[in-house]
Amino acid sequence: MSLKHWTCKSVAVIGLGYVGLPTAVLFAKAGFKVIGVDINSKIVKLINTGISPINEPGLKELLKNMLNAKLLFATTDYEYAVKNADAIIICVPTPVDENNTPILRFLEYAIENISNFLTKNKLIIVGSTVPPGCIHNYVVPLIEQKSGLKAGVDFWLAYCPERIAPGKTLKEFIENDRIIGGYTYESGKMAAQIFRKVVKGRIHVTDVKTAEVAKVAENTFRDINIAFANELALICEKLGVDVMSVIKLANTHPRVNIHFPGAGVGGPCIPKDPYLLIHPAERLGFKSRIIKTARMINDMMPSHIIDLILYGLNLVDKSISNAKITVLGTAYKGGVDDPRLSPAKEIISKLIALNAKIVVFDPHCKETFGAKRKTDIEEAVFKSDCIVVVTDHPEFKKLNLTRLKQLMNDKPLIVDGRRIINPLEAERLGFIYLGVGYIV
Ligand code: SAJ
Repeated sequence: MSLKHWTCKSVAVIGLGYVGLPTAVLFAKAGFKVIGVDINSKIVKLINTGISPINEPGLKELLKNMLNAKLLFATTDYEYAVKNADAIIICVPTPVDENNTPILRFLEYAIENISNFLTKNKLIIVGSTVPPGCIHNYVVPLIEQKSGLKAGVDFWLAYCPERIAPGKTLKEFIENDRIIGGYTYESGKMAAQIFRKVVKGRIHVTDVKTAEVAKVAENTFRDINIAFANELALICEKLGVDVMSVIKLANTHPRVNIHFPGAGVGGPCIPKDPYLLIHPAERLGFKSRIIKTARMINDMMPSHIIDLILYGLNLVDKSISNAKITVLGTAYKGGVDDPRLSPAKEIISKLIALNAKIVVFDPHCKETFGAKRKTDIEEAVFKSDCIVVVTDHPEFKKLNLTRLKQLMNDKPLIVDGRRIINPLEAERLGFIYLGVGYIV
């Protein structure tokens, strides 16, 4: 069948997580009949009762509406989904292991199950972020071997990685431009045809390999930019200059966009995508320098936060042992409840190892990484020696410092890992203020 005879009325979305569930509800909102598939029957049950396992603004309401409109339902049944869908979008995780080697077993499981029931004239779209070469060298051979069908002849295949920032997923899914890599020219056009019904941003169609590299390049560039900001912060600490003033001024240049230093780089994507980018090339003899160095710099920032805490406690003649330290934030970034690869994990475990008494407060994320949790910030800072800002939640940008100082022990310390507290206000109120890129 050629493109002009192909119509897509139904879509199967495989993997109903941070990317898959928003994909499913937005394709349903665009009028497609959507069959969501997940191997976790608890998630399937929750979704079918209108409860979203993902905490994203607007998602819960949209999910309920799509269920009521009978445009969406979830199942664990791959056979039913594949046989009743014209297009299949795969949104399973592609993490890296402890050696930073890509883990493709979730993708493999999804592809094998799809291939078992695949019939002719369907479009398969890989939405998961993959290492360059994965579609040609791994996905196509697996589908062809399992299904007996020929890519580009019996079925179409495209790569369409997401570009959604958690916390504003629905908005970004619709508004951001999209890259689509077609295994064949026709596959790319077919994928663009259905995504244009959902995405208002421009659709950039290219070949699969170019799309694979472009996606991981986006996040790798961000990681390197953040690493530069972190190294600039360490330089500013040595020079006694406030890095935030430096970045603000440097960014007034029309072609400069330095990111921000912090307590570390977390989340499901930025810490691992650089390794997806370099892994295939390194197997061909390439040796990464800047990309690996940037990862090392960003992964060193939690230790720098510990150094700032020790330096600050030393300034006020307090020992880390038995000091009460309040950690503000365990989520990997502000405004989300996701603790995946959060810098807070290393910071908390190092403080516990130093025999400090840790209390965690996070208004969004329940993770504590083994520390005691308080659900009220005043209880969390009561008789504390040091407040450490690890996550840039909006709530932490408007702390009542006067009140917090009344509750804390004398000579209170603030270590601002996200530079969201005003140093001059903190110092005026009697805090010892230390921050990444700002040291007294
Ligand atoms: N961070 C900094 N300094 C900064 C920006 C971020 O330290 O200036 C830290 C954050 O605190 C966080 C980590 O980096 O711990 C990652 O934050 P993020 O907002 O950069 O990452 P994600 O994973 O929420 O979203 C990114 C986005 N990619 C880009 O902006 C290039 C998003 O568009 C992608 O869709 C997403 O990764 C992904 O799924 O790949």
